[in-house]
Amino acid sequence: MVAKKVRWAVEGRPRRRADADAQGPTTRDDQRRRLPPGQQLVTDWPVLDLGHQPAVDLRDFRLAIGGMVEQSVAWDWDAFAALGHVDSVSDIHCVTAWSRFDNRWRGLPTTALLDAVRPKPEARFVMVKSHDGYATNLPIEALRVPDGIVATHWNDEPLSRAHGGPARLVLPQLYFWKSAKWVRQFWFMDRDAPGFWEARGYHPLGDPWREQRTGPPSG
Ligand SMILES: Nc1nc2c(c(=O)[nH]1)N[C@H]1C(S)=C(S)[C@@H](COP(=O)(O)O)O[C@H]1N2
Ligand SMILES: [Mo]
Repeated sequence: MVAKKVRWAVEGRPRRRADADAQGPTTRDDQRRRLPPGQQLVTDWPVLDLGHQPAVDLRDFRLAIGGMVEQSVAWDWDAFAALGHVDSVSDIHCVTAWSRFDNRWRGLPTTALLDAVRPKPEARFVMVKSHDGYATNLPIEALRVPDGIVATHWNDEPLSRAHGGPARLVLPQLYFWKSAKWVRQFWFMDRDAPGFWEARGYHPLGDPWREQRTGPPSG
C-alpha cells in the first residue's frame, strides 16, 4: 500500500470515470472554482490509513501539546470537550486525486489551540503525531487558518474510528494527508522534519491549488 500510494502521488492515481452521482448538487462552475487541478469529485468518503485503525477509548484520550510553547497542555476528553468547539464546512482534497465537497466538521479551531499554548517566537514548525504511529509535519502558519480544526464530529455525527475518531486534525487548505487521524500530540519545533509520507517523497507543504504532490528531490 505504501509503495502504491507513493506511485499515485508521483504519477497520479489511475482515474476512475467520474460517476454521474459525483456531479451531485454542484454546478459546473462550482466545480471549476472548487476543484483543484488534477482532482476528481467523489460523493463517497474513501478510508485511507496504514492498515491499522487504533481504538482510542474516550477514558484514555489525551491530546498533548508541547515543544516550543509557553504553556504545554495534556487535555483529557472532558477538558478538550470543554473548550470552545465550532462548526466549519470545508472541502477535502486527497493527493490520490479525489476531492469531497461540503464536509461539516465540529471541533476545536486550530487557532484556538495556538491561543491555548502560545507557541514561542522560535517555534516555526509542528509535528502532528497519531496513535497508529503516523506523523505529519506542518509550518506553524498552516494552523493559523480559519477552517483548521481538531474535529470530533463529521456531518453532525461523532467521527467514526475509520475516519480518525475520536479526534483528528482537518486542514482543508492542504492535501488530506496533512489531516492526521487519531491525533495524540502536536509538537512545536524550530526546524522542519519530515513526517511519514513526507519522508517517502510527498511534498513538505502539500498545497492542492499549486499541485504540491511530491517534494523536491530529497537530499
Ligand atoms: N493517523 C493517520 N492519519 C492519517 C493517515 C494515516 O494513515 N494515519 N492517512 C492520511 C491520508 S494519506 C489521508 S488521504 C487521510 C484519509 O482520511 P480518511 O480515511 O478519513 O479519508 O488521512 C490522513 N491522515
Ligand atoms: Mo492521502
